[in-house]
Amino acid sequence: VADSAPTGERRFPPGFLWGTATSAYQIEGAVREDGRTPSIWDTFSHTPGKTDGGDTGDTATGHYHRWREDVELMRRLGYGAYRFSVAWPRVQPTGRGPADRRGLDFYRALVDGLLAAGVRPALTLYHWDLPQELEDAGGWTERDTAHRFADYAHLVAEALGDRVELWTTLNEPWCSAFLGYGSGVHAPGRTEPVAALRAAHHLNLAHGLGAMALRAALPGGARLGISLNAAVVRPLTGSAADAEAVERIDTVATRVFSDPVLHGRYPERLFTDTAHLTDWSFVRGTDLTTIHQPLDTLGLNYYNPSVVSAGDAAGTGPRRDGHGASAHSPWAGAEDVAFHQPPGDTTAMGWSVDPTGLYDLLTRFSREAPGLTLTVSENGAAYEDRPGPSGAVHDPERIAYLHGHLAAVHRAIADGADVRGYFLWSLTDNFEWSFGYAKRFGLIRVDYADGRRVPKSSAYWYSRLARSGVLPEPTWEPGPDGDRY
Ligand code: PNW
Repeated sequence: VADSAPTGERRFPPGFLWGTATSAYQIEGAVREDGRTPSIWDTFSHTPGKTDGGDTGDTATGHYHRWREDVELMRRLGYGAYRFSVAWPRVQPTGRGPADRRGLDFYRALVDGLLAAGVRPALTLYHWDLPQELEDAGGWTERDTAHRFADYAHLVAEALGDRVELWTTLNEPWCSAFLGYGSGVHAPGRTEPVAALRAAHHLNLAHGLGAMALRAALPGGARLGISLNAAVVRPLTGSAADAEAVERIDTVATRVFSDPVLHGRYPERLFTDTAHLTDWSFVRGTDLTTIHQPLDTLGLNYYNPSVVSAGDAAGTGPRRDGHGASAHSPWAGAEDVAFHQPPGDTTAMGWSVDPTGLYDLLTRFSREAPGLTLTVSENGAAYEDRPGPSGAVHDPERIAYLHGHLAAVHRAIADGADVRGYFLWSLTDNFEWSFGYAKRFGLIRVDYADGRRVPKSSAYWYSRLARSGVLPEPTWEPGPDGDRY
């Protein structure tokens, strides 16, 4: 991969996967259909004050009924892969026991539709929608939930193992543990630092047990991974205290997951940094061996870097870490770290635009886990898209964001990172968790009044990349008749 061929052309390796990504609760709707029971996100979004505008996933983009249209759009746009998640409460409504056939049938039909459209399916088992019944029994603070996850993984693998090649156990366990049980801005909305640490361990255990269950049930060719939102953390100044602040955040944001998953151990400083909270006696004998399963790829989700310094207790005053408004810190064990807004452009989320963070992340894990392939399992941006008079959406900011980040991926590959695919968040606008529908990450606009889909300019730009494997210039102007496939 030549970084600067004379033409400046950036060509990606042959076979590179060009995908888009979504998750069940953010798109499906149909929350009471075909035996599906409430997940923690149904409960949370229906609790007053938890989401902007009181938005819920009740209808979302209507994907459960319109999935054929979404698959057809991917086919026409030439996107080669699609990362979606399975809703646990559709497949196993109580979180235990036998599968509900209707739930599995939905995903079977979706996967068959994707394959028929020439789109390779990448399945995520857990993108945050824990069956409420399991939360009522303690959720991720309880060890049993990890075993329940392994059973669920087994059911899905038995049903879809013959036709899905890429399997992800968990999406962003950091969000599940620390936003769900620490700062409470995500479901189930608990605000107990010890619960967050217990949840982190049990999610790791779920990954390990789930990976074992998948290996046992999947055919040889299937590939298996986990998606981490490993943090890119930079110090505000060159001081030793700020360097220490970086280490503290890196420990509870990233290494609490990546160390056990990749190396079978917790970082020593995790125990010392959190000693005022817990003695970690919930970690049992062989847990770390269980968590340390061989993987085929490491999924990395990247949006923006953080800038930190020693000082102000996080959780008091306005929060600047971009994780939503809460009086409670998600940073168990790193409460004395301050977050700063980096200079420069931001997206509609207020997240700073900095492609070098993605380069740093890929090269870090390429060095840390040589031999393991990497996948960018999410990257993308929300912007204030404004449809023109014809309804078309021209979104040059999103194209610029994508171009910058894909150039960074290309540079990481040129520098030796074994990156095998890129999944753009997101295929369509969708329910952006506590921010509701106001934040739009889609390549395809969704009109929530009638469910209509309209590909934005960025969708056509990404289409060119997916078809050619060559990064197009970020300049894209709709033709005289508007954008076209
Ligand atoms: C990820 N944070 O979520 C998720 O995997 C997606 O479901 C989501 O829509 C996407 O990124 C965009 O936000 C995150 O607070 C949610 O740092 C919150 C944070 C990060 C990622």
